[in-house]
Amino acid sequence: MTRRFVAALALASSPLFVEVMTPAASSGTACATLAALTIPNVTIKSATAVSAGAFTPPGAQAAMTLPAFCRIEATARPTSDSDIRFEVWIPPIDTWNGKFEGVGNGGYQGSISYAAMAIALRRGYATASTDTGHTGDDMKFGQGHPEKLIDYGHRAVHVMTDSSKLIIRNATGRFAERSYFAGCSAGGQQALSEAQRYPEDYDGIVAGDPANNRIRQTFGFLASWIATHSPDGKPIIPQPKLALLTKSAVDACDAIDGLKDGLIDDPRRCHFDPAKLLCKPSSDEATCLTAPQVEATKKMYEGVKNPRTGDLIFTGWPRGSEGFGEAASQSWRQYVLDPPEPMRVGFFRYWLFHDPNWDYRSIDWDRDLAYAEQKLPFMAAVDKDLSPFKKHGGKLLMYTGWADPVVPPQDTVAYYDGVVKAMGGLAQTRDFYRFFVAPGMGHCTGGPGPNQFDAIGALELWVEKGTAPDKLIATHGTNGKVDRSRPLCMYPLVARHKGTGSIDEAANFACVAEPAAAPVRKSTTGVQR
Ligand SMILES: [Ca+2]
Repeated sequence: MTRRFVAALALASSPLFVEVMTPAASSGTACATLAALTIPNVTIKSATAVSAGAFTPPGAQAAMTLPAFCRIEATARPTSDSDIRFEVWIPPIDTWNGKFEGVGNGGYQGSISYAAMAIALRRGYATASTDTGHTGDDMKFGQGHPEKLIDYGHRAVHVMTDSSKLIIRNATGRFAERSYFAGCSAGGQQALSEAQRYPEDYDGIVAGDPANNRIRQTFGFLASWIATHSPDGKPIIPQPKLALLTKSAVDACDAIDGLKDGLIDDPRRCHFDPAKLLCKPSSDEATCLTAPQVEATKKMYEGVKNPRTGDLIFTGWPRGSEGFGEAASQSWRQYVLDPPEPMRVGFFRYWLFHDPNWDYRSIDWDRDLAYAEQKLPFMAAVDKDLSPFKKHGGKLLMYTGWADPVVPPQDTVAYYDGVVKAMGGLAQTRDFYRFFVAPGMGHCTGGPGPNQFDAIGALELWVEKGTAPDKLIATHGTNGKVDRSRPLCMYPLVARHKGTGSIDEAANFACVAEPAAAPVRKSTTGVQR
């Protein structure tokens, strides 16, 4: 018997506990009985009633404050090589909202997403998360383990989903009325993968800044690293120059949308040329770029092309994403400039070429890409035909930041445009799949633009009440205080100021179609509308 279970039983004698935790899995005893549950290929390791209060997840430094729940730790082995750990947290029956929310992961991080589970649990959801079948961020886990790669690619989330639904059924006496999935970054890939591969799993899915074009994105990281590092492996663009680039790009492009608000509304319309910052001969001042820095920046914007066909392999990163904040994650540093080797080089070494010494400068952009897409198709989630998910009645809400320095938003836009084409038009797509782009938002959150919004709340209204979201109201905060709100409009609509009232109030904006050839109004002073 664990210490927590003892604590739960001790608490059970208090009137307050009885009031909060009554039937089914809410009682310590009923929760514990779930340990005897037998689901094929699933081993329940523990089932523990956790009382309300402080809970410190495994490996965490700090405790989180949670309502009471039944915590199930389990492992799924759909193949003999699989080792998919997952947890299911179930609220007491009388505080359960009757719904299930699966939550996604970040990067290649093989760990359970406790923070995301906590958010779902506090909203009354039964929730689940998986470590995707391996531990940690090191990509060596896939070497010689092809089934573990498939688990990471898409199977772990599906198996977690199936098993969790059954565990919840056994714990509460009924299946969840609705099932949702929410994830950002790798979690956004998992979200799109679920809609594409397992259309029956969820009724509603939130896909944020999705890293769904994973194979090509890995080629993009490789190309960007090579373009921005000298032959001895030193980064060409120092941190202060990243901030200079973002400031210069914003100065050049802020007014294109007619509103000087410190934000590039749509970086696709911004053609700021870093050569404008070229230093005078033989100087390297803080306010200018050397010729190699200019060249490296241009390549970051341009992306990587197939040298044989000229086709784009992977888009570049948007103007405005260079360095908008102090943190490495708010700039090109974390995924491109700071790593001593190309980010995710293990993808090539351990998964593709099975050569730990593979030299990344030997890449063949044509044949190696073709080989990767043929060998590891399960690593990407790029199927544009979402008919099965639509037929299931599923609703998909996708968002991204126009200043994302990790997953370039142009690639996310290209995927959505591709789905629109495959589904027969914008109207046929908006029926079940809507996309919201946040100007000035970074990767999943943060940035100079409004970046806090309730995606799952909007999705619930859509799935449960049939109220489809035309916009999401987002806020921006400084030191915990909201200083601006804006609508994030349903793509391809854009937010435009109505002409009166504060530019920091969402109510003063309307979502409108951008004229195809919108006049570019340049201003040097004040607010332009
Ligand atoms: Ca602007």
